[in-house]
Amino acid sequence: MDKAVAITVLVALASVASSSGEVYKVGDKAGWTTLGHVNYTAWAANKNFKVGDIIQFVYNKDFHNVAEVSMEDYKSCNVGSPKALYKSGNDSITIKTEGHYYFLCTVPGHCAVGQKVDIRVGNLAPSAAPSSPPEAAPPSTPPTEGTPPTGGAPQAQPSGASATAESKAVGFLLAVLALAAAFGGITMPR
Ligand SMILES: [Cu+2]
Repeated sequence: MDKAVAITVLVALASVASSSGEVYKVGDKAGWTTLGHVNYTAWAANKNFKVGDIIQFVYNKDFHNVAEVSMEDYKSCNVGSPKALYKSGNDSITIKTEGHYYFLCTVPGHCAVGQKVDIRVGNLAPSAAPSSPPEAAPPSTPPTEGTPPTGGAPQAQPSGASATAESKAVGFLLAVLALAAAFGGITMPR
């Protein structure tokens, strides 16, 4: 049951998160280039890519391009059979499904020196959770740890009940005193 609830929460969070896709500019300020030997593997490693996110390649179209390739072509830097080729210099690719998106530059030598990136979408929940969705983590924890707080609640109730009992007792005493005073049982100083 708890797992089912947790999964439902996660799915709900995922759908909410995917509806508001983020834009990731590959290489950040450096963009898509061979200059400075940007480590695109490191760039992608700490990102929590989700369906609906947009992968943006910004580069000088006179020197580079973006090809989506298979895993094999990615690994071997084979530029001969891309699934898709982008060359506008500012290409935004929307992630539609989970899985790997392999991109490289087909200009000779560029992939070999590291102008390639593996966008991993999904299957990253555990490692990605701490970094990207700080707002998503808190909502998921209360349901899971819902039992401990409920166990703690009974402890709070007795103290609240005793406080109510005390105030009732005080009220009762005051009422007795007031009645006693009214009927002259207690001599009031004059
Ligand atoms: Cu290039």
